[in-house]
Amino acid sequence: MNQEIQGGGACVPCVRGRVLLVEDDAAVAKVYGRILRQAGLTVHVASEGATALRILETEQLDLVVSDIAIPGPDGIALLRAAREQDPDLPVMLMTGGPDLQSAIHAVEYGASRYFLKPVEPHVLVATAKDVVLRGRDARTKRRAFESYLAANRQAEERDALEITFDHALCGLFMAYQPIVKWSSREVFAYEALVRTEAKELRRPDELIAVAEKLGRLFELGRLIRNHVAAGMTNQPWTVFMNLHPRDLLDEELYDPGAPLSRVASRVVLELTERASLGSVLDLQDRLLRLRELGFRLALDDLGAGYAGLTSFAQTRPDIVKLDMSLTRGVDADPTRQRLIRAMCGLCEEFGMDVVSEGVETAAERDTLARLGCDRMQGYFFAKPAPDFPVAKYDAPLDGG
Ligand code: G
Ligand code: MN
Repeated sequence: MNQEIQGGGACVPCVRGRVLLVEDDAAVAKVYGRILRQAGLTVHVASEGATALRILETEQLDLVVSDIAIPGPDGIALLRAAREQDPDLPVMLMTGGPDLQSAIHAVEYGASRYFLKPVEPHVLVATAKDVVLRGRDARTKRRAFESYLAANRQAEERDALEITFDHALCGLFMAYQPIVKWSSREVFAYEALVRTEAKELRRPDELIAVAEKLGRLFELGRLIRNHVAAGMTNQPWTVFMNLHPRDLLDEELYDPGAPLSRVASRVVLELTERASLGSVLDLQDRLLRLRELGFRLALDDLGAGYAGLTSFAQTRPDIVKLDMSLTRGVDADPTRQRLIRAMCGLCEEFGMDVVSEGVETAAERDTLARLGCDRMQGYFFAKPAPDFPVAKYDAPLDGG
């Protein structure tokens, strides 16, 4: 380490730092200021308490050297202010008239030194450098300790979240909502929607967000697929299910021996742009592998602002699901009516089926049917429920 020999022969490492020197005796301030500057320190001088407090607030300091008896707030007040602002900022106090009370305060508020004036120059410099180094050391240790505590807290929070997520997986079940073919008053398929009994993660989007955060998306995806496969045994339905785009990267999805693959011909995988499909580099290849296993593909939420026409072209789906934002109030909205009519025409040209989601009223239902959208899903027919709920149509077939 770079060393300097000071006046008294003391060997002190070279230290750079910023010092606030508070002294009302101009001659003394001048001498001490010069000594400290010569030692390599940057010195701010104040001759009274109010100025000293302002400098304390505005400057980044490594040390305060203050006379106790100064005009305005005194050296003890300055010490207290320094402590409140920065527990590691060293403060050296000097006094020409030592008294027990100020000495007690100096100890109480953690002064680094309590000097009787006059202070020898070499003692002043050596002590200043020493306490600056100790102050820095204390600051470094405090920061390290604080980041250790923060990391510890984060680890604890993560552990708690893992437990919450484990509970959610234990309580996982699927709710099914019918998708109807209105013209024949028939259920044409069900959409399987993930649910959990764990109250902390009731909302599926929260469940998925936590899985993403914990890096447990594949685990969630696999569990959902196994639930769906299990739910399809002993019943004849075609089942639509949502696939997180990241699930496309899980090799288990393509395993012909996986439970869901065994019933692939009755499964429609719904893809959405909610998390970008663009991040799946070999998307075409993966979609082809799914089709070869017998899965059909649907594009979910078209019109929601997530799935655009790009994903329409990218996925070339067998089925397009129009988002419920297009359905809502469609009976009273000519623009939406034209959009839906055009989409239905386009999909027909491509040989794709269209499902309108979120049908809640008879008026929406009738308008969609008139526009050429015969397949529908929504609370109007049935809410999602665990046991493949029966759809209610509320209008008989002519002659039926
Ligand atoms: O993104 P996706 O289309 O898979 O979302 C389906 C969600 O929409 C489910 O959570 C389901 O409960 C909800 N849902 C289904 N039908 C209706 C409906 O008619 N109205 C409303 N507001 N929500 C619905
Ligand atoms: Mn869906």
